[in-house]
Amino acid sequence: MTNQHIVIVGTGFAGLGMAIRLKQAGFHDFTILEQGDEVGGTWRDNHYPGAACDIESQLYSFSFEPNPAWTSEYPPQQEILRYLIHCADKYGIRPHIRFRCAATAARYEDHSGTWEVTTSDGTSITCRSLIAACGGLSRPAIPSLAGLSSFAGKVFHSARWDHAFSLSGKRVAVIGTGASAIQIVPAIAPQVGTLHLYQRTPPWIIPKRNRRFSEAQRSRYQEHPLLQKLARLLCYLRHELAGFGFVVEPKLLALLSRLVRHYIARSIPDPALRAKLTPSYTLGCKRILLSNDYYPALCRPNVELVTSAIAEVTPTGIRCADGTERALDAIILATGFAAADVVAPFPIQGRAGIQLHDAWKDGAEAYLGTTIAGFPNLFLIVGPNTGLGHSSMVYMIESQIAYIQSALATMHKDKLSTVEVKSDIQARYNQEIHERLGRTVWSSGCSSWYHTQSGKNTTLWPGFTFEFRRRTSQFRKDDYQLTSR
Ligand code: N01
Repeated sequence: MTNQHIVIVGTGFAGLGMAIRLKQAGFHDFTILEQGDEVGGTWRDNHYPGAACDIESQLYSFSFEPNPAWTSEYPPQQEILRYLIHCADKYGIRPHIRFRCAATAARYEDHSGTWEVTTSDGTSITCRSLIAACGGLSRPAIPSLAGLSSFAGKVFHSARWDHAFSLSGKRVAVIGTGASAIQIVPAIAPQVGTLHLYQRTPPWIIPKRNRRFSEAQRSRYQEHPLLQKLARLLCYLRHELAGFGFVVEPKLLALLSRLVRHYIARSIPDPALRAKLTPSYTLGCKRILLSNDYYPALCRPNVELVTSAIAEVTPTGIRCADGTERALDAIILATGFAAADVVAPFPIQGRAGIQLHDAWKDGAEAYLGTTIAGFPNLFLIVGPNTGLGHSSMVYMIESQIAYIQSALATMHKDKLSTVEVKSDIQARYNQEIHERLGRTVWSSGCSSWYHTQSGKNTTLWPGFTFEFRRRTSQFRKDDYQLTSR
């Protein structure tokens, strides 16, 4: 057993960013647990054909590590993964990482005020502070479709793509029409024999202006880093402006939807197909998707959009509620992630034996998405209600990292052994954000992964990102119960 001061779980943007900032602040006594064999989190796991970012690279990167080498505004997955690997190497994070070692449980020890983290390699680590940076999109949601396990062909989730299985000439079903599916469908449509896309709800899709960065532009960013900073700032402001429609005046999004209807009309000549692809809920209620090649792919002769509900999966295919059965060789589940219960993907037991899944039985909640009453010295990154509909999660992650760093520095300076958010502070904060969420476009009546089954929005931040940054800029001791060393 080792006695490390801090344990971080995960090496995506959140875990790596945290580790880099800790090192820069002079904290070197930390271990990172990573279940995979490389860093990168969701950008390591989601390598399906067509995987790319739908937020511009300028903003979808660490503020302290601009990348003049991005090849385009919306970089492909491999480039983002390369960037994260570069960050891990440049800042000397690898020696801290235990690869192929998942956190399997964490228990707070009341008598010592420490966390005992057990791992998949059979060891345990004692630490003073535990930082769960596991991400909201790390656990694939497998739909409970009748007969799925009886299917004799190939089945895999979009986040577990099996590149060894050739789709060439095959009869393939894609289930789901979210952000992953709209990237997968155009990428595989030219290669498969037939593609049947099972849609439950059509997404709102707007065109993607994916400019490539020329050699000259990349050199300019390299030589004049300020230019890239300016590009990032402009990109940030553009997104915050869009945030106005999400969190202040959803009617603006209704106006935008008229323009998008024209785009659909221009893209889909067939009126029957167009009707199936036109959403009936307010634009923005589910995540707005960006694509130039999704609608053209749906117009291909080998692609069929199926809107009848799936009744059951049979050993040879899928049968729909209208009685039609389609014979298939492969089923791709582009059905998203278990995100609304943002719990760390392992059991966490806090003070006095309280289990996190019990504390969160009515839906996950935390203070500033980061700390939880009853769980001293536990910090979450991308915790409850930190997600965004309008901008880059990396910005939110950096806000949380700064907050945790401020907490750890306060603990160090004031010789504190534990900090635990006061339950009334947490309750007041959550009352406020849920009142505000009720006025946003996400409460305009659609179902999405933003909500729990009972309808609580546990994933999204109800404001502008600069407000979250301001509120997380400093750890306020008054909000916490403190114990001294
Ligand atoms: O998942 P989703 P995703 N039967 O939950 C359908 C990020 N991301 O992996 O809408 C039939 O959005 C479901 O239907 P419905 C991004 O934050 C980012 O695509 O619930 N269908 C929906 O169509 C994104 O929001 C990038 O009616 C079923 C789909 O499956 C998040 O990941 C790229 C079903 C799931 O869509 C998740 O996106 C990709 C069932 N039983 C992802 N169950 C970037 O570019 C579910 N569906 C950064």
